[in-house]
Amino acid sequence: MRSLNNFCVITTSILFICMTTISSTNALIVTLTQDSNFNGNRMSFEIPAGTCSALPDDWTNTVTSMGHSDCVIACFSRNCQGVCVEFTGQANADFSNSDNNDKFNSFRGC
Ligand SMILES: [Ca+2]
Repeated sequence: MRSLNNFCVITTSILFICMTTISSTNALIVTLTQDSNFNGNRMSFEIPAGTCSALPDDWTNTVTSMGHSDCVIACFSRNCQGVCVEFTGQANADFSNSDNNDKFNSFRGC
């Protein structure tokens, strides 16, 4: 979740210096690898709130390991529709011995 902080400082010369800072302390970061136990090709990306992130075409049906910095919903489709699985909190998952192996192709925040 992004937080927007606005603050203004009034200087002795009656100038207003206004600054806007954007902090993304709770950004959702997802790290994926194509092999078990976080081996093989790896990619890591940030998922902005309210958006669906699909894998590049050459990653379709290849994801075997996933790390996530916050709750993430992973879906079999490329548009975050249909069959999806929610992974709560911050954790690592290895799908090599599950029905979810090589299935997830899009991701969004919870
Ligand atoms: Ca794989």
